[in-house]
Amino acid sequence: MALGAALREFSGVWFGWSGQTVDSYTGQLRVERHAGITIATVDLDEQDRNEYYNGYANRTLWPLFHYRTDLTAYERSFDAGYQRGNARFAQALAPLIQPDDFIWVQDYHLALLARELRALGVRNRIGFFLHIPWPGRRTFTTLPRHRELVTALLDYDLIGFQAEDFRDAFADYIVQTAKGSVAADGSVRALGRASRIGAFPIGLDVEAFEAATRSEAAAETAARLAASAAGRQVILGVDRLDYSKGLEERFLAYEQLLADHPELHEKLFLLQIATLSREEVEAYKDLRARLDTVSGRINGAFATMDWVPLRYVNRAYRRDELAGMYRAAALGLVTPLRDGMNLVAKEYVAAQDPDDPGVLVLSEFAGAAAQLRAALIVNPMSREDVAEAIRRGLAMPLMERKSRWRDLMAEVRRTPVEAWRDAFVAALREAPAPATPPRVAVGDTRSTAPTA
Ligand code: GDG
Repeated sequence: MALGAALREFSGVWFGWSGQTVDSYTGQLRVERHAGITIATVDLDEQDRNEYYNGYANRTLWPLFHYRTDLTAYERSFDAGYQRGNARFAQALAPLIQPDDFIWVQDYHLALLARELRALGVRNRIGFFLHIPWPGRRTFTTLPRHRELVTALLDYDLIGFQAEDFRDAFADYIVQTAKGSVAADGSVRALGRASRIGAFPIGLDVEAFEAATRSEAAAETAARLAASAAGRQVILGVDRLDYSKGLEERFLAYEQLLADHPELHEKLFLLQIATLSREEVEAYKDLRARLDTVSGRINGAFATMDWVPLRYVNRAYRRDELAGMYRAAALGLVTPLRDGMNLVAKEYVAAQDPDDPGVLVLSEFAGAAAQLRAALIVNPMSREDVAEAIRRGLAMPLMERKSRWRDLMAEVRRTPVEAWRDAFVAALREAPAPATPPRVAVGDTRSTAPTA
């Protein structure tokens, strides 16, 4: 969604993995047009899927950057897979690059792409945007060869983060560990390289989302949910089924609320949409099993003949249907343990009825908490904190709900996706031009050389 806005504005080419795997890697590009955008994709092989995508990207970097060192795989083969994946993408992409193109690289799967493109002689400006948190220095340095990863990142002309916190954590590494420098304008000098860093909080395509909220499908979904609620207040969670989203902790907080407040029984229910994600990764299977257990326990303990306190749903919904659910919910429960931004929080706000808005309960560890200060901010680790915020939110008088919502909506409108795109592109334009000679550094420890 977010990149769609950038690509339409600049008639860009989207390049990435097709999501398909083949028996042996060919590097063959497939180019299609879709809704006015050129899309170029390449297939990977099974080893890439295991070592690169499910491996280093989703079993090493994702958990580590979300502070889950207990779930982080530090495996040499994944490391090699990540190098190979990035090198393959660079080789497939390089022939498409025109001399005056800007290259915008998205997210943690592609930290080495600039280094690989530079090694192939690409001199264009290249920016990197990280959608997820950048962890604190002592957590990040548990990554073997963390220095190599940061050195490769500094081959980008611009490194963007979702929040100032994450930018500052990166700067802390540069100064304390890499013994480099970070200037007030975000210029970085370290490890023999120069780059620039900045915070660029992502936002919604507000107009498109408001249109979805006004759609017939949204109205129908909202009406259906309200009818099935039969006067009970709806608490809504919408998340990918991911351990960073704090689903288990959320269920336990809700269980605590029901245990402590029998007067609330039958007056509310929690609808949790948890779309399945990364099902090939063991930690996700384990989490799913635990959520099945806790949700079953809650319903077993508290449900009555005609009341199910927790509706736990693993299927995905259309965007306009989700908009309808947000609107019908009296409370949006967004309690990730760590999150780069969290767009669900912003979507929940944008979908509300200005005359009778719901209440947003938001984790202090979501990037969005730096902006959405008028939400009820909670520590997602504390059952008491979350349970109390739910209780307070559901009882909040209309005047306070309206005043908080007005502040929240003003924030959502202040930083729409277009502002994110424009700020990142402007910063990339202003970044100093890339250094000239290709830099395959002496002492470069790559274990996999780019294949010819
Ligand atoms: C990453 C970072 C950062 C969810 N269920 C369905 C569905 N969704 C949509 C939501 C929302 C999006 O998925 C989820 O976005 P989030 O930002 O909440 O979370 P991540 O997926 O973890 O995203 C995160 C984000 O990138 C953006 O930079 O904020 O920190 O982790 O838009 O509405 N959409 C549809 N059906 C569903 O069932 N159609």
